Amino acid sequence: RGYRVQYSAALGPYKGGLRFASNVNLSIIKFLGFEQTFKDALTCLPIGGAKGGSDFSPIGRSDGEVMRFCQAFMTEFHRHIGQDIDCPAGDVGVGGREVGYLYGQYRRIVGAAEFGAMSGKDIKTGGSILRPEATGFGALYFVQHMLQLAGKKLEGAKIAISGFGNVAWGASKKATELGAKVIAISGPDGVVTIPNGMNEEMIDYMLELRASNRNIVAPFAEKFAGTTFTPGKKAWSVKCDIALPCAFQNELNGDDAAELLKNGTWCCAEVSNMGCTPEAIHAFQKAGILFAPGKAVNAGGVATSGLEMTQNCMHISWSGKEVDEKLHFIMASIHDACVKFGKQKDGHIDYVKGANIAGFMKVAQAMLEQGVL
Ligand code: 2IT
Repeated sequence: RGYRVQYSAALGPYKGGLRFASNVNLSIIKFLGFEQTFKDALTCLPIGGAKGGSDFSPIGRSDGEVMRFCQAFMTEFHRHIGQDIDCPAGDVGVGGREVGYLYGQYRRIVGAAEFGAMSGKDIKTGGSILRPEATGFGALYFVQHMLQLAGKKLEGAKIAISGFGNVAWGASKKATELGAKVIAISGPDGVVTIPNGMNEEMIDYMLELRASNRNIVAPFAEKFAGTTFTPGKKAWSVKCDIALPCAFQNELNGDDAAELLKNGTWCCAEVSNMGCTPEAIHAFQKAGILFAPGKAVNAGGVATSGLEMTQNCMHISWSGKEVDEKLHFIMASIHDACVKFGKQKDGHIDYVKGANIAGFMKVAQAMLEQGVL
């Protein structure tokens, strides 16, 4: 069964990813679309909010099966999208391969390249350089700003990351580049601890692990000496300074938060959408550690999708440097907006409140300015 929830077009064409995972249902797509609307507003780009997907899971399927599913999905979906109407992209379970098949079927039906009808495309067919890295890179830029304001340092900090997909990969890559140590990654089967932190070879191997399409992280520990796989455990069982949930909603609960706090974690930034349960968020806020919500931290992904749409409209391709600079600027302005709207009387920044108010104000004002929309 396929879904698309077009939440708000007050700021521009509907925009948001497609998720292919067995647990997808209407309720999940609705909350993701709701969050996406405020996230997209935070980027300050002209994009509205939407989300879609299917309970079809590409895990364990052949390329042929995935292609046929994507084509069947787009055969119905094409009538709801378009470069000025709704521009879907990837999310969990929808990466370059799936976007390629979806976009190919769109072109086949409408008979036009219409690059702006989908983002997350391959670079050869109108995609933006850095889009695969953008969610993870943007998250680390946001964390850098948070830490800087709090007088803390990323260099040498120990980071635990959940997942090993596209987002976890980008976050690991940038965290390592910036001098932090990624000491844990996890999958549905358990957690791998990496006492000396990830190196370049390990980061590259994450892509292989994902491409193997088995959804297990255990082979990572078989490949790299000195790392350990613990079945059935989450990344949050590992002692770390910074926790970065990079997988699914509700992947870090109240018990996990208590364990992290007990182990001295002083920052948690949601890179997945709503990665923390309300209990976990309250525990972090009560303990006074740095906490920021997904709609601010992970907005670099959709922001770079917005930049892809701009390049498509202009029929040009920016260099990696240009895209990275724009991404950096966008993440810095999202951080500024969170500080502006989230600053408490005692000077403490409530990033949850800041992100919600900043996003809401933009959407609400656009609706009022355009009459009843
Ligand atoms: O959650 C998200 O922001 C995404 N899956 C990216 C959406 C997009 O349109 O790039």
